[in-house]
Amino acid sequence: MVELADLKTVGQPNWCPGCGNFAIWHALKSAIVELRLEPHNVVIFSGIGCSSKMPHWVNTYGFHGIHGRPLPIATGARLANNNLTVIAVGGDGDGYGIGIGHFIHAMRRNLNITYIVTNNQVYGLTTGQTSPTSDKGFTTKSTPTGVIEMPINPIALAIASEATYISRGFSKEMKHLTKLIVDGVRHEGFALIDVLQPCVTFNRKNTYEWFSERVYKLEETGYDVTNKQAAFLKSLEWNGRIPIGLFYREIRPTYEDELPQIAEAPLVRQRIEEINITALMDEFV
Ligand SMILES: Cc1ncc(C[n+]2csc(CCOP(=O)(O)OP(=O)(O)O)c2C)c(N)n1
Repeated sequence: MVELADLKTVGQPNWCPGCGNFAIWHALKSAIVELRLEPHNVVIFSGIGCSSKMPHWVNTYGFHGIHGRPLPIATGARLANNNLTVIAVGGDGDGYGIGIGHFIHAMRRNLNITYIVTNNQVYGLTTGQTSPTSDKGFTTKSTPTGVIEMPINPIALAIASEATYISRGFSKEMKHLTKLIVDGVRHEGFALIDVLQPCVTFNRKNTYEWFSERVYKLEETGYDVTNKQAAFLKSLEWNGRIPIGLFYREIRPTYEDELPQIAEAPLVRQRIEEINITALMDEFV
């Protein structure tokens, strides 16, 4: 059975001391252990950013892709081998900026992928520019007089995009986050885990303290996770109090369930060399 020590890699994370990514890293590894997943059956995909270095430091299979593209690559892996546990990790700039089209389409397709977005509301790796989730008025080196636009609301966007597991964690709540990841991986379909991840270097507004004063757990309020309208209303709560936990869950066939090509066996197990396409070639080429 896999243990935490099995998931250790030769290198160690080089995130800033106190970075919220450390807790997400621990939560992800703890979830893999709790789920008893064999490392060779897990693939972690990422884009570009501080958080996107995650595959380097978890001893499963991993793929560090290009900025904003973890979901298309993860989609390819799921379709090629739907026996794999596919996890994608990236920042808010990666997923909600350059990758936002992929984010929306992956959700409406209900691919069986767990997507962890480390949402620090700033571009960390490129040293502190505004991101799509930066609060209005937030000052950064690219917006010295304050962000003018309204931020993207990932939870509301996920509800509107037909995602079937929509949750929010907080780096300071590691056990809670581990449970969200465990449940997200167990969920048959697309699971979003948006994580409030303080960037201790470039975001001095949305700090651990700022979140700690506001965050509360949905499950402690008798909240119904199957009510989509209630989930939408909850997704609008931000400045005064900030809900974390599971916002919405729905059981719907996955994209892979509905694909006849992989109903019997994953593509990688199919003997494609025995398929004769001569007739098609004659007709169309
Ligand atoms: C196509 C492309 N555009 C821009 C960049 C520059 N770039 C690298 S990381 C990054 C943003 C990272 O921010 P985020 O996704 O929020 O992740 P974080 O570093 O905060 O974890 C950008 C704009 C790039 N590498 N590739």
